[in-house]
Amino acid sequence: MDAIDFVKKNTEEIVTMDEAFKALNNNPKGYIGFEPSGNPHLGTCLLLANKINDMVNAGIKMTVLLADWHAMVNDKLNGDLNEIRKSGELFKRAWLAAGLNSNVKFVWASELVEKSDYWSLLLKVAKNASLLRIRRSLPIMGRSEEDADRDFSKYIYPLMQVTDIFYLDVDFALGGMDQRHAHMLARDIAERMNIKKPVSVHTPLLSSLKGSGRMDSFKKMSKSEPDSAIFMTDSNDDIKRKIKNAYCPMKEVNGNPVIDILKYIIFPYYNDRISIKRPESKGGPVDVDMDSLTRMYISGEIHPVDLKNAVGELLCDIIGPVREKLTGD
Ligand code: TYR
Repeated sequence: MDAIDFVKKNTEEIVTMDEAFKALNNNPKGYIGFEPSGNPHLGTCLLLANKINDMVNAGIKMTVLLADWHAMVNDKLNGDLNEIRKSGELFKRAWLAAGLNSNVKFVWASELVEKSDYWSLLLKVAKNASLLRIRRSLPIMGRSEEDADRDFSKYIYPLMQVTDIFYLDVDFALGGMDQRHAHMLARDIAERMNIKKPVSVHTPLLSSLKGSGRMDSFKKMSKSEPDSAIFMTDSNDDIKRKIKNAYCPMKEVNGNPVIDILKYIIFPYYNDRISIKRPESKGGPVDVDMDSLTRMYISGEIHPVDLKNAVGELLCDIIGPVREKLTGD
């Protein structure tokens, strides 16, 4: 695969492709920021580790910013920096156990904010941002304008996120689709400041196992709703039960969380080929890649029950070693 194909793999959008091509030729650096809190799940652990590895395979020097200060501003873990750091350490272990490339660098936000030039840069960023844009970008922290009006620090968060991008001097900013406001803001401000614009690479969000709802009320896999997500510490029984109860409409691949798990987690892990057992009467076992699976699922040749059985077992195989490293079980 070419470098650009690794960058493109399993993304929803890249802004822009031309800039991505150019940046790839120039010893590129990239980053993803992450607010540590709660238990690592399929989205925050495996999907993220896979995508960071794709970027490394494209020749990009990747940094994970453990955004402890951002998590504090966002009231995660009651804003307790010690608890947030513990969670950050847990995520670090989980990603490495899940196969994150060992060349990926980790930086804590608290290390960046110790430097005075971080804050002078933040002021320059603020000079080039309007209140309206900052208000509009609050979804990057899952917050509404009322939240920020009550607690002004929440208006500083988007400025910090943009400052992170410039301070780390990255060519590529990676994040879920929910981070696009921050990246578009960074690109506009970079233009006004006459500095490098980050190429933005956005991944889809994994939807809740219970179904994602309509587009305007998308429900993501969430640590606060245990049955919506599969955690790295779930037992094999939990994993199989959650998959068995998951929303998985027959012949429908769009908005189907079980199909998404195959695409973003299972196929990358098994080098794009898996086997699905079916009863002899339904044609017996089949070997599939993502394309053939999609086709056969839509035509009804693969039934949701057989799909779920395969996904449950394969997920147990993927999560087992991660769980063992995290909990010793
Ligand atoms: N806003 C991101 C989130 O909520 C976390 C983040 C923090 C991303 C700082 C980048 C950054 O520089 O997931």
